[in-house]
Amino acid sequence: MLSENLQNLFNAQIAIENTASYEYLHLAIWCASNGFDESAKFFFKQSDEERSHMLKLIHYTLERESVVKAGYPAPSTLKIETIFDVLQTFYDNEKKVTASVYKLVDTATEERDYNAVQFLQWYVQEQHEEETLARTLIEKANLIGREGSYRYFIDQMIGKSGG
Ligand code: OFO
Repeated sequence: MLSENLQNLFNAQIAIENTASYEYLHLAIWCASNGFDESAKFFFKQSDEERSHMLKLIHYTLERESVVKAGYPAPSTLKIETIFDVLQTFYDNEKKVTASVYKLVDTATEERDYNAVQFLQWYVQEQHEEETLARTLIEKANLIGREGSYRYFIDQMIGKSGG
């Protein structure tokens, strides 16, 4: 069984992934409604991926005979006006997820719960990949700029990144 402290942190992380899934759905809908069809596909996929992370955490918490409290994400307060806002939201969110993953790893290590430490390794790697992806998308979008047909080229670039 996970310690009470770790149970709380795993539950907080489950809520964070649920919120990320919900917010990326919001980004996908914004993209689809504003002519960024390739970007919409990317964020629908990201939303599914965050949901799969949430499920992975739920299953692990249950396997450790611990309590899972189902939480609902708060209504989105995202203010998205441009595709640059979309990408910045993605990056900021991934940085937040990474910080909370590190807290989980720190706590599991302090408690010498090596089972949890081992389980969490995929998550550290995943966050490295996601942060790198989000940062790279921002850099490329900035290179494309904000003039002429930039909306088309940024949309294509996001779509090709695969997610
Ligand atoms: Fe699941 O938060 Fe990133 O990928």
